[in-house]
Amino acid sequence: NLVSGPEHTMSFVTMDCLFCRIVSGEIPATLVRETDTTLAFRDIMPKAVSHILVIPKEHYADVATLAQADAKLASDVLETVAIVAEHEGLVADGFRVIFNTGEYAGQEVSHVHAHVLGGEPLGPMLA
Ligand code: DGP
Repeated sequence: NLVSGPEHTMSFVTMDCLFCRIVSGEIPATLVRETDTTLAFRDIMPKAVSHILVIPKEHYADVATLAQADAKLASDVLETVAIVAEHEGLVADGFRVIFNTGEYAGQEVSHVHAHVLGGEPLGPMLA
């Protein structure tokens, strides 16, 4: 299947990818924000009062791969993180952004996603 985007960034992805299926609308999600290149939606198993996932629409396995392949898109993801945090009212008290990357970090979905966590004290580290 083909995920649409600017022609030069079109990429083939397997629809085995859960988050590609959310991007395509095949699987529903509670959307918080959508831009041309990114999507933000609520985590299905929230670990904080506010727990939002921010992804690029285009498929990249993890943040390291994305950052090296497309710095602009990585920055789009961070911009959406910032705007979502602001809209959720997380900025004044603070919030946490986590990119689990690979097996040791327990990354379960191989489509890069920022966890944005806040709305309450989060305790030391980890989502
Ligand atoms: P990670 O372990 O970093 O790969 O986090 C994956 C997150 O994705 C985890 O917090 C739960 C969330 N998640 C898994 N399946 C779904 C889903 O179908 N919808 C939504 N909204 N979130 C999901």
